[in-house]
Amino acid sequence: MNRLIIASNRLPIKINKSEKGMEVIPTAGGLATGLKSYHKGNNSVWIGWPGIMPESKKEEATVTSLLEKEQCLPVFLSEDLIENYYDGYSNATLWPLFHYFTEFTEFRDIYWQAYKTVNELFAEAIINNAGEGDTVWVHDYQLLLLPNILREKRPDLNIGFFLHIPFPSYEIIRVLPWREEIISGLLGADLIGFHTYDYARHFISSVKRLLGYDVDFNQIKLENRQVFIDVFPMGIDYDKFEKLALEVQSKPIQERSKEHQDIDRFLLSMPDRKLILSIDRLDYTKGIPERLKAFRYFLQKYPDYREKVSLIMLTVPSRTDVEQYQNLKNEVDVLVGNINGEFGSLNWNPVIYFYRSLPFENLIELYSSADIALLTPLRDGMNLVAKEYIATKVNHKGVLILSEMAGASKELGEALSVNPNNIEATADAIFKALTMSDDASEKAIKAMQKRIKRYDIHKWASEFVQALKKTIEKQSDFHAKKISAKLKSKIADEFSKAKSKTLFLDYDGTLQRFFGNPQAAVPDADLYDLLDRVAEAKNTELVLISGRDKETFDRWFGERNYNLIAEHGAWKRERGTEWKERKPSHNEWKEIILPVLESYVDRTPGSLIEEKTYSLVWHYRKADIELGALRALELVHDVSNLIINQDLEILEGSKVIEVKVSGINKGTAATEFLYENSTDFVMAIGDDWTDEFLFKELPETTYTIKVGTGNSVAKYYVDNYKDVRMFLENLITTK
Ligand code: GDG
Repeated sequence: MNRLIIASNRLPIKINKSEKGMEVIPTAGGLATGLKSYHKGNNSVWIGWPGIMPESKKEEATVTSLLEKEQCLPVFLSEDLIENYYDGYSNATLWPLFHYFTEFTEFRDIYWQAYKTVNELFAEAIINNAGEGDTVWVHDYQLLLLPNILREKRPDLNIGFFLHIPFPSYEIIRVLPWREEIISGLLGADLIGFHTYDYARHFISSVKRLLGYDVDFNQIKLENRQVFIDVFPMGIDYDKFEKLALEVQSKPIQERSKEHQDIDRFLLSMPDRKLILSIDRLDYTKGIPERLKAFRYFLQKYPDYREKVSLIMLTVPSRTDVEQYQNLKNEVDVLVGNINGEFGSLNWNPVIYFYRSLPFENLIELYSSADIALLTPLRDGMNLVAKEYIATKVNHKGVLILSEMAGASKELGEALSVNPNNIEATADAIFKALTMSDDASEKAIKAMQKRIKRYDIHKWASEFVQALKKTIEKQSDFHAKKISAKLKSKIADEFSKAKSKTLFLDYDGTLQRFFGNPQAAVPDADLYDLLDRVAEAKNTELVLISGRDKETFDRWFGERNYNLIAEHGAWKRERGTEWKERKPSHNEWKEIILPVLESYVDRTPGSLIEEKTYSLVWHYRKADIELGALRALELVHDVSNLIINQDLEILEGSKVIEVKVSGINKGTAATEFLYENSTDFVMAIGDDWTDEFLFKELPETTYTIKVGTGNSVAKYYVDNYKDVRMFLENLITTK
């Protein structure tokens, strides 16, 4: 792997402007820590917004050169872009929607335009700095379009993407006016990582439903490549938290910070005093009012704990100029006031409320002093605070109450799990945490510590980078059989020299794209023109060979000078002659199978039956993608039982199941054609399972070409029907 380029909205460093000039301040965020070894060691570069709007070109140059020393590159954004891309599309559209707050989601074209512009600006900065084959790792919801912009402009790059927030269910994502663009934007990546399996599952489901791509386990099959989806639950810098907690605890009381001494005094002022801690940004996703209501209910239901337990709530101001955040702040202020007013006393405040951020050292002190952490987000991608709390419990004393809506709850199974909307259950969980035996809490903490120590931030970053590397190796295996330019000209050369030649071409998916309604796939003028010229090429037999019924083929190509094989080889029409049935048909079986297929149509909206001379076909391309796939499995099972000892077989094509008389397939029909028309150059092109008969049965010297990716016995493959058309054009024009 070559150089690593990291792209995220913000850089891991801040530029502070003061009277003394500009200075660089590193931020100690998890991402920066995790990627440190890649960033510093591998001559990598980090691209992002430096959080400052330079007032002049000179200032811009100063910022750029300061950042360069830290291997960072700025993408400067105007005030207008920040307003519409960052505050707008990122935080007023994607953030609420991806956290299931549809009522707060704003759909504004001006936001979308700015979002596209900024993603383009990031792409430009990356492209200007990326060497051939470099690796780009894109982070988070502000840059969802970036992978595909890069893919289109620089297909040589290896692209990974990680989403730090939840990916919501299809039912949520479908409300977004730009949903297809967003999903396609992400699919530019080779590997897309999520915190949890649920988010990955939701993403895959949206890809299937919105874009119709096939998915094989965690691989999304695009026309010409695959995108891998995987789960990488982000960890923390465990050793750092553990070390600092040990230091904090071993400090003599008089050397402790003022805040720490205050906490000590509070805890020691009365026997049995307990401290419950919560830390989060003041955001509507964090469930802060719900937490306060649960705490109030706890004090009502368990009055013995009054005067004994306080909730210390560190709430970091966030997006303060946005109305929803101001409303939330007011709601929290009122709730805190109410609880303290109702239950407080001269020497006891039930809720100790900080509306500010605290230095990192204080954070560690809070973590290590708190008996319980109460984290109740309504939705949260991961929630690193939960892991940080566990890591600081060096004496193994403490209980974590964690919302089941936080990604972290998947890994922290020993925590007391709550649905934050269930106020009573949350209050009961507080009681349970307070009354838990030391043994039980110690066991739970140790188990969680073991897990998050092993899969820490360094492991997370290296696992992702390794997985990306493997993905790229798999992509190249996948391209092994791709037809090369050199081979194309060799084939064209042989074609022009051969004395007699036969081309077997499938129709749907090979010469024409798929349509929801199969009858809409009428040949276009360009296709007729191309096929006419192929058919007229010297000593050339053009054979269109398809599963289509002969009536459709006759309507489309009856007037043309082509050889036609319809219904998977049941019917043939050599040019200039009439249609012939290759095997006398017997139809009694249809009376048994048809009602079965009809019952599937009834239970699978969007599916339909097509009747052909030798077969019955159940099409489910227009059905719900998952229901269709499920019903297809059931149908194959049901029909297999019915056709035992009958001269019938089942073919599974692309979104079709065909029950047909056996021995009739494209392979036998094509071989028969060759037997009657001896040829020294044979080529067969097809896209689905039914074409595999063709590839298998034609002579070894045949150029067999599959359209699209996937398993095949064909020797080569091309990406799509457009490539087939270009390839044929090249074949007949090469002299
Ligand atoms: C996104 C996703 C996902 C908090 N208050 C103070 C302070 N903090 C630190 C904590 C913790 C971090 O901020 C907050 O953790 P989150 O998990 O909420 O991370 P975000 O980056 O905000 O959010 C989230 C995460 O990405 C990672 O993928 O978990 O779901 O929304 O590290 O310690 N630090 C200091 N003072 C404070 O007052 N110094």
